[in-house]
Amino acid sequence: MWRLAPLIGVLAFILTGCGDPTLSALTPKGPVARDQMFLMILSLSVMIFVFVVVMAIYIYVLVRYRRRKGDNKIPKQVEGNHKLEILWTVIPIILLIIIAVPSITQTFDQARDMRKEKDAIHVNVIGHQFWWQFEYPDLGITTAQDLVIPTGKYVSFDVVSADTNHSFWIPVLGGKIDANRGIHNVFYLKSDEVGIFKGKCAELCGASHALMDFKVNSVSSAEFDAWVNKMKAPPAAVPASAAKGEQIFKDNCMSCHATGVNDKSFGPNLNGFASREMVAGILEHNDANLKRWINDPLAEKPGATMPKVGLNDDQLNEVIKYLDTLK
Ligand code: HEC
Ligand SMILES: [Cu+2]
Repeated sequence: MWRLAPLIGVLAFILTGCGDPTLSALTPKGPVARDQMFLMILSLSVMIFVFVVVMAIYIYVLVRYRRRKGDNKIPKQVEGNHKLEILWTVIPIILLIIIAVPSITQTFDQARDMRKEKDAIHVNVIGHQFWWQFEYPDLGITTAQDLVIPTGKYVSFDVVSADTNHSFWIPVLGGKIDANRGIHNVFYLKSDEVGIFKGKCAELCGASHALMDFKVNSVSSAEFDAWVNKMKAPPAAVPASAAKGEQIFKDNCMSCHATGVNDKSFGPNLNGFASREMVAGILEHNDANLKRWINDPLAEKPGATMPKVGLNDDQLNEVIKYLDTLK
């Protein structure tokens, strides 16, 4: 056993590196996640308390009443003890009540349907193999991969899937919710910190399930309004240097990618794409990675539904110049 200690030590050390603070339920950035973490800590404390007390009594009894040398008497046989029976029925009931009261209150509180709440931001989330579509029905905006939300406001989500089962999860803001086809699951979250958080699909959904990432951009109210206005503004005139790329886009990509403010398309709506944090949710956003993605999406995301279009190097560079104008 002791020979394993260094191994366990090294593993523990490596595992401490797994805590990405933007992807951890243990670093809550909003009230829902904080309440849920409180429940985790509460039930864990009760469990540790029970474990320690039971183990202490157990070890005490083992030592105190062990069979001693030369002692061959049968000990006194005890059957039933009212005091003890009541004690060990009542204590667990009290402990369970301590866990149950906040758990039940929170369960009902977090199940509140905020879809009609005027003060909340409403977002329809649609999970696709292997990307996320975000629609803001009140604002008339459709976007993908980057969820932009204002800090300090409740965000009401209506979550569904376009194909197989997914699960929508932003660990720092709260627990996950299933994204199933034909079933609208509703919940709400709130962020009270400005920052960029990571989101994940939490339901095995196919070859690139592990790559079904998205970003949550939690911004100030003023920044959120500016974002909405920018998204809704009529597209700026395409500069002459990107005209060739625009034509390539129209010929090869437009069948799957809308760029209009609220247009739905088979693939992600690319309105505002140039400002997105990532390419396809997984590659850092720069021209080199964009080129890698468009050149061979399946090499980056096995099973993705964007095909290799087969542009040559020159065409790739031109189309990227155009994509960079979609601010
Ligand atoms: C058959 C439909 C289809 C065609 C044609 C297509 N795409 Fe896509 N595209 C998709 C889908 C679906 C995704 C999402 C893939 C994923 O992330 O799983 C996507 C993702 C992207 C993304 C990442 C978007 C984001 O929000 O990160 C970019 C950029 C992109 N496509 C550019 C292009 C360009 C440029 C072309 C033309 C050369 C093109 N696509 C042609 C379907 C298509
Ligand atoms: Cu998924």
